[in-house]
Amino acid sequence: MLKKSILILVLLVAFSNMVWGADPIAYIINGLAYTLSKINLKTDLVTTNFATTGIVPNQIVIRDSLIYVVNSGSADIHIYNMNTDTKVDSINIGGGWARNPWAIDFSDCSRYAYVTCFTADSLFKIDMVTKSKVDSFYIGDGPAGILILEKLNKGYVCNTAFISYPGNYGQGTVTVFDTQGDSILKVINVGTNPQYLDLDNEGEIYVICTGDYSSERGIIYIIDPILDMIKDVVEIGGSPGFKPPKLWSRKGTMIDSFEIGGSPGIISISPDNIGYLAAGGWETDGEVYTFCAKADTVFHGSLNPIRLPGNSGVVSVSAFQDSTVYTCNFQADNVTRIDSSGNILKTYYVGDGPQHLTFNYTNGDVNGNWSLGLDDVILLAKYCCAHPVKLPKPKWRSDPNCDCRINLGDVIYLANYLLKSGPAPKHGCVN
Ligand SMILES: [Ca+2]
Ligand SMILES: [Ca+2]
Ligand SMILES: [Ca+2]
Repeated sequence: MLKKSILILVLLVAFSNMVWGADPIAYIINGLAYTLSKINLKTDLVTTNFATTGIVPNQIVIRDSLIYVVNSGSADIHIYNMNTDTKVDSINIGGGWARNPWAIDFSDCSRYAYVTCFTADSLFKIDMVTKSKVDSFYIGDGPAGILILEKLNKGYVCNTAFISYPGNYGQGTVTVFDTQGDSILKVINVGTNPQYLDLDNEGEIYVICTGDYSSERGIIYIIDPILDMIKDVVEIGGSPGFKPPKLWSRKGTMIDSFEIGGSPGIISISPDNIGYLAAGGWETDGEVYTFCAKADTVFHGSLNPIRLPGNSGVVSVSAFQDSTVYTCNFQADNVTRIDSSGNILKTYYVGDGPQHLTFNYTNGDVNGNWSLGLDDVILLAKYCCAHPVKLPKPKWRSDPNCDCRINLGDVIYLANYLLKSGPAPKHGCVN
């Protein structure tokens, strides 16, 4: 009965002949030019400086076919339409450098957004329908990176505890907050200067503690978001790839931390569960660190970084769905595409001071081919009927009804959309 109804849906879709398509594109913010550039990843065509950002753009995010740019200096969020490459709206955070908005993430199926305000120690909550502030509350000292896990109704914020005078760091923490009540659930102590975080394939959160850029080196803390606890501390010193016995462990704690060295920044964990860290390299060769997010061992740390000859100043890394990684090389003004061994597959000149980039993944594009069609419905139906198929990452594309589960409801939802009778696929909340 179940299979029969799916077959009927599939046939209806097949005859509907409605397919949407685009090319895969990487969108880049240029931190010195205050502009947007883009790379067509199919044709390798680069379009530089096609639009302007606010002052000191820090982060770029694509959500529901819109581009969001968080501008730290002008303290606003610019919103761009990807079809026209033009700015369509803007959200004023206000306060300029006194707020210094840093990063954004979304909750409740894109209904709300939270923005960390670095110098105001606060989280700014925005209603994305009215584009206006609904709340602002203390979250921690010097908040930077944010990650919201919609399925758990929880958000995680890295608090750098940066003290502007005399310019040092207090106790770094991660604040866990409740996205339904906007209350702080827990504050977890981590290493010095936690700035960025990402989720791995096992559902663990990796927090990058950059250190103080002098004596304290980069350490990664791992948090179990179910228990909100840190695992045993494991120090691996400056010997990447070598994991000595645990120095200490505490009963009831769940996760790990390990030292990777240097002063790493942005993290991105690839679909094959390798963690990549932007590690600067400001003289001639850009540097990237990597680690295995399953075994928690370092492949390339401060002693043996991946070197990108001539591509100095790696300030961000973004893992693509095929597990290659795009780096923004701030000083060299280009973007490189690398594999896990560090081989440079492509280099693109993009403009002055590339800071961060993201990809135009599309809601409901289950098979990740940048079009919506029958094949997406079929793949989803196979997956839901327990056929041994793999869904490409990021997996939120396979949760078009955004209920944080992938099941028959999504098959029906997507089929209904393709028949034009149903609502558009949403940005799902399956990680
Ligand atoms: Ca892991
Ligand atoms: Ca597709
Ligand atoms: Ca779903």
